[in-house]
Amino acid sequence: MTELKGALIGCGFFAINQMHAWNDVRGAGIVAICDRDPERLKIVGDQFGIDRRYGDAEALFADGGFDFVDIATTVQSHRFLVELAAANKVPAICQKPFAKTLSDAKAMVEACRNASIPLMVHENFRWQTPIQAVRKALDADAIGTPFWGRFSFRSAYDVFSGQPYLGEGERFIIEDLGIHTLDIARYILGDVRSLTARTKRVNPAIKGEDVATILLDHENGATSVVDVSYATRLSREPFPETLIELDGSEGTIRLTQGYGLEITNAKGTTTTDVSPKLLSWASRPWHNIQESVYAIQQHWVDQLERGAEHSTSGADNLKTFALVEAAYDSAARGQTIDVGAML
Ligand code: NAD
Ligand code: 89V
Repeated sequence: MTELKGALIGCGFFAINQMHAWNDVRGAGIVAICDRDPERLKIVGDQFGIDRRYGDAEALFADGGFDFVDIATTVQSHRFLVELAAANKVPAICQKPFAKTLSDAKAMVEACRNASIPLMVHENFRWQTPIQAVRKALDADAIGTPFWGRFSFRSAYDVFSGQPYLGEGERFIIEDLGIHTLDIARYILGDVRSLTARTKRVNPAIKGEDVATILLDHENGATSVVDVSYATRLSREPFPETLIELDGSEGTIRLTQGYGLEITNAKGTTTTDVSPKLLSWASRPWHNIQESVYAIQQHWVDQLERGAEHSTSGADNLKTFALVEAAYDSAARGQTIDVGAML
């Protein structure tokens, strides 16, 4: 099989995971990197042995010589870089949050559609081993038709030391973390008709909200709660686990702290360990996220080979991104938001 050549733009905190994962992915490798910060460019270039280094994305595209681009910058540059990829007809992966606004996100999807290039959002949480295990249990009809769910991420982990920008924006937990949890809710219980949200800021040292509680009405009639917090001190810190509760017509599923999957139905209760693998370059507690980075990047290559749509394509991610915007809108206005009308 021919190895696809990739270029990575944005050599910051999280890109290290993406670079490690590209080394492991079958069928692709990174041949060029770009960062406007020369120090980051040197650190990542030296660590991963990449000689083609650029301080400017336009110069990178002008030189070409790669089959796809992996955009790992923060959100401010996503629209510009995705549209640059589209202008150069280069398939693109873009980190979450996909865009600053839903209208930007729609324009980015449209630009890639017009250029006939695949676009995938690096929305990796649905690729975590425990989340995949819940999906598989539902697909195997373990609990019949789910009618209620809870998707919960509550923690006091210091995310600000690795990602200081998270404390500086007007928006924090829904845009950064809740976006993953909302995507999991969609992946497990389907698309959302309407949404009601409440937010709070507990940590006085940051600008945005660090607690959100969101009620979702799914199109299939199920109801779920997405609750996220970075202000929750617990006896055992669960970061970065998403805990899930699902009630169905024939039973229940509980994804519990410590990666236990408990399924109860007419046959009784089974408990399975669905822990993520600790990849050679990974470290606890991040290994759950790190394994999902590898999984989504392998999915990128596999679907390109098949010529098939990606699970978290740009078009798919519009439906997750709309939930983020709807949540902020609902919290600001104290009203339920019609999500379908936004798309
Ligand atoms: P970071 O600030 O550490 O790194 C971003 C890098 O991009 C910086 O080195 C910066 O110089 C560079 N950059 C920015 N604009 C550029 C441009 N126009 N051209 C070239 N280089 C540019 O940020 P980070 O913490 O690595 O986060 C990056 C993205 O990854 C964010 O969108 C964040 O939300 C996301 N993220 C995702 C996950 C996940 O699990 N999916 C986890 C953490 C962060
Ligand atoms: O996945 C993320 O986007 C990260 C973290 C899990 C730390 O919130 O910012």
